[in-house]
This record gives sequence, structure tokens and C-alpha cells, in this order.
Amino acid sequence: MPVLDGAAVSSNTYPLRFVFDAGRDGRVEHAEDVHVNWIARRAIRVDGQLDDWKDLLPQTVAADGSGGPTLTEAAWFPFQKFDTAVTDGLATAYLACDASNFYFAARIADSTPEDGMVRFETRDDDAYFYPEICYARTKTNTVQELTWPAGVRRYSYRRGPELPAGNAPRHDNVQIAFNVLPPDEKPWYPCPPGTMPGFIGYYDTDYEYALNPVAAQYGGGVEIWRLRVPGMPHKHFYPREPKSPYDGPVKDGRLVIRRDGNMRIVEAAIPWREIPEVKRRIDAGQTIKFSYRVNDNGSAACLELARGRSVAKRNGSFLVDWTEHWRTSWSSARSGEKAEALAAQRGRRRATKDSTQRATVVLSAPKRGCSSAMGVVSQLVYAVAERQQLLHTPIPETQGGDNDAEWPSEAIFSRRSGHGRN
Ligand SMILES: [Ca+2]
Ligand SMILES: [Ca+2]
Repeated sequence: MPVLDGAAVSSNTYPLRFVFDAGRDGRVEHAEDVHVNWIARRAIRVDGQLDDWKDLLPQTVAADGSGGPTLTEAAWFPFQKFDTAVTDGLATAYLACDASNFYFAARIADSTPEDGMVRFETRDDDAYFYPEICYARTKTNTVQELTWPAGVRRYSYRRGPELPAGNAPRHDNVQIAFNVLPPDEKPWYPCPPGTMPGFIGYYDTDYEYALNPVAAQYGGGVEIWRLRVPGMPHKHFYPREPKSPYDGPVKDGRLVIRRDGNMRIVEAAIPWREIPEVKRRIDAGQTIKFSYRVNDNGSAACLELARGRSVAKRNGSFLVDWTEHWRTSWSSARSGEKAEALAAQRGRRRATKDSTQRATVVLSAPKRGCSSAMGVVSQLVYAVAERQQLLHTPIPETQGGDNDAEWPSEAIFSRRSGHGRN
């Protein structure tokens, strides 16, 4: 579906109104803000200063409604009291890459600072279980000494474990996720026999990382925790949970987290050898699917890039499993020389006028080829994104310079090799 014209806007947000008119069978209207998703080719200095992201397209997420608990959270933890106060959740993220790394940055509105998280590489798992002797206050307000039975493994938690995902319990961190493997290479079947793909929750995220601040009492600094890579069992990293060869931090990644007033700033680099399947698609000029999630110790809002999009749905895209997540699919992006050459072939033109463009499309019921209104919307969103992407993306006249490092002429990362196991 071609998009005939348009002007780029700095917000990277384009209101779309869609009408599906099926005559006597009904009429459906849909309104949605669509965005261009583009990974810029640019070398980024990971220093907590975002001036080197200048002019790149923002990817914004915002909380709405109460920001209260989700149905799924409430269903799993009915005994837990939730803070239903409205949050100030808002974040803007940026994506880039060069020959060595994938880069991510975010500016996050956050008025509730916290000290940080456990360093999961050195977490004392035994500290989460009852010690040999503990004390309980009785109904008569006396203290009773309790001794764990000798010879019995101390198997029960004495308090809620800290988990690296950062959203249960909630911390001030960010999760990033990539969906790149085709369905037949996912570890789960996509749907039960006799049902359509997507009929139930299905596997989408192939690589997932938590960008975590580390509290001073655990050494301070930061930690990039590897939550999910191909081959890793599905797990939440509970204390004493069985280890896999992939467990651990990404030690050759870079991450800076700092605060500036009520703003939380995150800047990170993930080396390509950590995410070879992502690099393979980008080298081929193909799209990848990406999403990010902002967590906040002061808010239960679901701040995810794909939330509410017509091409996404609720799914287990991020850990942990029992909070609301949206599948890692909305934000298709691509970069690299092949994609940019393709854009040039299609007659890209530069547009800098800052205006708001509203697209309205009215379609009659198609005779064949598209079975649902949502299917049409999906096609339309991608078409608008593609068109605006061409408007937005500058292509250098000549290659070279610090920001245009030559990419490998052939794939140097074999499939599923080179993971940064520590
Ligand atoms: Ca920087
Ligand atoms: Ca906070």
C-alpha cells in the first residue's frame, strides 16, 4: 500500500485514522499514532551524555490511565497491595549501531530515585533463605527463637528474592529485547495443532537484556544482565535456580546510568558478538524486531514500546512472565548499507519541515487477500512507517569518517556462535 506523500516531524509521531467499511456487515474505525522505527548507523560514545544522539528519531513510550496493577499481575498475586497512584511514566529512547555494537539510549521521567539493585553476578543466593537460627514475634509480643532442623536443607525463602529483570520487584532499570529468529527456530511450538499462529501466547523474544544500576552496598556501578539468548532455558534467575552456560552479565558491553534532576538517563552498547542473530539480519539489510521496557520503583505502569499497537498483542515478550508485556514485534527497524541503498533507489528525499501530518484512509471491504481490519491496519502502519522512514533518513553523499566505519563485507558471525559466555 503506497503512501504518496508526507512531511517528517521531530516527534516521530504520526496520527493515523483508519476506517474499515464492510457495508451491511458493519464498520470499524481505528485511531493510532504510528512511528518510524530506524536504527541509525552511528558510532556512539557511551558516557551518559546524549548529545551524540542528535537528530536521531525518538521512540517514545508513555503511561496512561491509572498506572495501576495489570489484570495478570493481580491474578497472580492477589495477596499483594498495589499502589494505584498515577505515575509520571514517560521515556524516549534512541537506537543506533556501528561495526562493533548495537547502541541504546533513553531519557526517562522518574521522580523516585533509588539506590540500585543487587549485583547478580555475585548475589548470595543463600541470603534469601532462612538462616540456622531466626526469631519470631509471638502474639504476646515476646520474641521466640527458632532453630532450623538439623539435616534439613533450608529450602524456604525468608523474603522476596531479587530478580534481574527489574520489574518484580520493581527497580529503576530498563529491559531491551530482540525478536529475530524465524518461527521454526523458536524453542516453542507457535500454537496448538488445529489453531492459528498467535492463538495462544508464543515465543517471540530471542535476546533480552536488563540494564541495571547496582546499589553501593553491592559495589555500585552497573550490570548488563543477560536474561535470554538462544539456547538458554526459560528462567527468572531465582536464587538457587539451576544455572545454564549462558547465565551471567555481558562483561564486554558498556552501560552508563545517571540522574539529572527528575530525569533518568541510560546509555548502553551491546557488542555484536553477543547478539549474532541480530547482526546477521542487519548485515543482510533485513528488518529486526525490537522493543524496550522501562521499569520504575515508583510505578507499576507498563512502559513498553509495543504496548497498545495494532501490530502487537499481549505476550510474554519480557521477563518476568506474570506482568503485562507486549510482543517484541511492533518496532521493526533496519539499518546498514543495503537498507540505505534500497532507500536511495526508492527516491528518498530529505524533509525537515516540522509540521503535523494526519493520514486518513478509508477502505471498503476487500474482495479477497485481507481477512481482517487489523490485517489492513498492520499493512498500513508498515507502509506509513516505510514512507516516513525514507523522508527521515539522511544518506551520506560519501562513505567514510568516524560515523561511517566500513562494515564487514561478509558475515563474520556464524549462527549461534560467539555468545559472550562468562
Ligand atoms: Ca554519549
Ligand atoms: Ca524511580
